[in-house]
Amino acid sequence: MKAVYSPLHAGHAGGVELYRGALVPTFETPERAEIIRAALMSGGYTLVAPRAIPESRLERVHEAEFIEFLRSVHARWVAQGRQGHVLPSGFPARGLRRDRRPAGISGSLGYFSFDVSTPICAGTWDAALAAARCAMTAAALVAEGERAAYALCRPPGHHAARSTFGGYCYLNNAALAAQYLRDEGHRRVTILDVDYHHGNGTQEIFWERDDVQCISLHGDPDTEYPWFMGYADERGAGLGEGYTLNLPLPAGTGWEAYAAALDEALAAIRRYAPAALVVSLGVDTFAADPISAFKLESRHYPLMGERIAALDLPTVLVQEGGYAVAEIGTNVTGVLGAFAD
Ligand code: SP5
Ligand code: ZN
Repeated sequence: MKAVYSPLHAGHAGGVELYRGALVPTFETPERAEIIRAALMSGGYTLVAPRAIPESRLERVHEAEFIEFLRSVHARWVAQGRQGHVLPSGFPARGLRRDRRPAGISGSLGYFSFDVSTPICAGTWDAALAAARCAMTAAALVAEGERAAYALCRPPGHHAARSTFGGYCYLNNAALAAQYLRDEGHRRVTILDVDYHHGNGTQEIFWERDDVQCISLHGDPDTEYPWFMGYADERGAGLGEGYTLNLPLPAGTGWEAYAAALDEALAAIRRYAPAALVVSLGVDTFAADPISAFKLESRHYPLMGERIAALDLPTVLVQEGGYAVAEIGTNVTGVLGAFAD
């Protein structure tokens, strides 16, 4: 199986996030991708570079003004003499206006983001663009007839909405892959999100559409990030009503309960009968993950892979989260093994 990788991810590094009242180094690090890359190389995967897909293709999913903001915000920050990584400090919450974007940098940052875990440094845009190209390249490979392809995306993407970044995510790699498959003629596409956190960005992007089914298994947002989306009563709207499925699970969920929920998701996918599948592959469901609370073990990832592969659909696997760095390569290739040639 081909795995799409770009070294540009490494330029996105060194940021801090607000975690339980303290600024700490982000859990999302370059080491994550390098450990996955090493596991792919020793596992016999073929690493390929992303194609130079035109940046205009990002506008299939994201607003042009948002893209331009992400591209230029670090330079603006530096030009104003500010130090360190770009981080927002205030948001248009309930009771405040959200219908206009303030001209200044801090107001614009709050307008376009939703948390303080998602820093922007000099290399962030190039890394995010490369990750988006990795995802779209994997989609292109599948559109050209590969049974499956893996995109080693870093930064991840599933929290990024049409015009909002957050949750370590800037551009929604999985949404871009799904839209790419749609644009290449696959009539219906499913996105199955197995990251520990709800894929709020993906859900928002396809909320009113019936041509992309969005299914997410995740920690119950009543206690888990991103807190304000991912509840079971969210099912899509308008044309998209019934095409979003959320399966929130309690802290402490182990393989048995997880597998039952996964089977429910797979049954919904079979009913939808898509032409292709995109998997938002986060492995932060792992028991030792430092910011998550499920109890999956490394031996469960091959089982997860087998169940998903049994759908027998052309499949793009897109890297999302996973912060137990030592085991991240084993857990990711554990899932991928079920798709290998
Ligand atoms: C792509 C991805 O996995 N993004 C996750 C971003 C999570 N950032 C905030 C984490 C807050 C964790 N709260 C601790 C709860 C412990 N059970
Ligand atoms: Zn996650």
